Amino acid sequence: MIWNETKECMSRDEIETLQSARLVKVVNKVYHNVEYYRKKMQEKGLEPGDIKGLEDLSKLPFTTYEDLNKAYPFGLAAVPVSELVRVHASSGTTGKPKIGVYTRHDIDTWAECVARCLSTAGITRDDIIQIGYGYGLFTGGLGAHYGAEYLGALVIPMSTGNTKKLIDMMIDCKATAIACTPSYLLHVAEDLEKLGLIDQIHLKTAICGAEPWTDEMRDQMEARLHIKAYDIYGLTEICGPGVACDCEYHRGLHIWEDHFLPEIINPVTFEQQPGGSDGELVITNLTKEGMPLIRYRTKDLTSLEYDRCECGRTMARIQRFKGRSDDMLIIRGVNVFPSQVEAALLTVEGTTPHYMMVVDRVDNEDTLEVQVEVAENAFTDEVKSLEKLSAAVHAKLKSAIGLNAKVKLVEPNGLEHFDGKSKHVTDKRKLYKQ
Ligand code: DLL
Repeated sequence: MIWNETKECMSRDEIETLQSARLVKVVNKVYHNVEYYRKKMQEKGLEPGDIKGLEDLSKLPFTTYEDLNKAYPFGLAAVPVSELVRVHASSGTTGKPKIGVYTRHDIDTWAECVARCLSTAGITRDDIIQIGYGYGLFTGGLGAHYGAEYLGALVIPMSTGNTKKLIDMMIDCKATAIACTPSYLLHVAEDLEKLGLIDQIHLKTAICGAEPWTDEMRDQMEARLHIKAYDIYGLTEICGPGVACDCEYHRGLHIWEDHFLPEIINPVTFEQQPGGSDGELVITNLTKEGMPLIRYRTKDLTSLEYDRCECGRTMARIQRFKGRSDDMLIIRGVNVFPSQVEAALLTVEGTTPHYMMVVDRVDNEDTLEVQVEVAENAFTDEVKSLEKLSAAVHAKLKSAIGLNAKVKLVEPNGLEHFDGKSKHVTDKRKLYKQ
């Protein structure tokens, strides 16, 4: 089923005409309402009249995380706070969280985009859907929740953290769909198998995202749970989940181009790349009122395909992600930057700035071990003192990145020291297909 056929199946000409008109409108809006953007445009000698349509897109400045950080929290808002109804956030590098703000209308548009994704995955108002993304500042829970309600499905707002309850409710309520991270779904599959409950579930569809995953993971979850699994993409700054989703043909994720204008750029030269070429995904919000971003550099590496999909949709398709152009890791669905770990370690007396993050996936669950060298003056063979130090590091990390990391204290000079650019991450998960 196609949720919004007039939009999802427009001809390329129609899409581009609509995008041009919306681009002109949003550029005018930010120029007149957001001092930060006005200055950025003025620095490039640009006035809103210079942007007449898509052909002028490359003249516009990019927006980056650093811009969000400088303008934190509401400096990029294009409407007064009185018109805003919601804030979401996810972690940034060393600075402040990445923030998105929404007007009432934005919440509706977002819900419509998520509803489109769910119906692209074959979910309808007859489905009973468990939302297993976290509710709160993270966009996953509330984003999927509002979208599923918009579609008219029956929503079970599980959030994260209680798999036993999720399984009980899945069976008791005969849930037919689930929205959660792919690694969590595999974890749920494992628990269901251990409990011998696989044949008691009624699940047909999963809509997974918020972290990279592979076709092999899809095959595994489909075979183990007897379901169809779909990929959903989004990011807090642009709106959250619902930017793009794949259909039954799995030829890439349809991006809702009437709301999100995608480009691929070379992350080194910043030049626009033609369809089919690899590079960094850049997105312009065409319809957001609260905080429309112009040419936002997502740091996600991929390519775009523009030919009509067998499902009938004409919207461009984001291909499997190949990595990121920054060092952000996604561990158990949480965005983590090595710089956050480093900053936390620096606050613990008795440790040094020499550390290594080892990320792995064991029984379908991400694990994080932080190895850190103990300072010469704190090194001792007294077990109690080392345990105390380890607990202090664990607590700091937990409050900085929100994850329980395994802490491994290493003797002074026990880790490799680098002359050039130091390496702080060993990721054994092989999440991206190169
Ligand atoms: O992860 C929003 C979301 C929630 C998407 C639920 C899908 C489902 P952030 O926390 O801001 O927002 O993280 C955004 O996560 O730039 C990608 O690097 C990564 N990401 C999100 N979805 C996918 C996906 C949410 N399907 C960052 N495949 C993005 C690969 C993904 N990476």
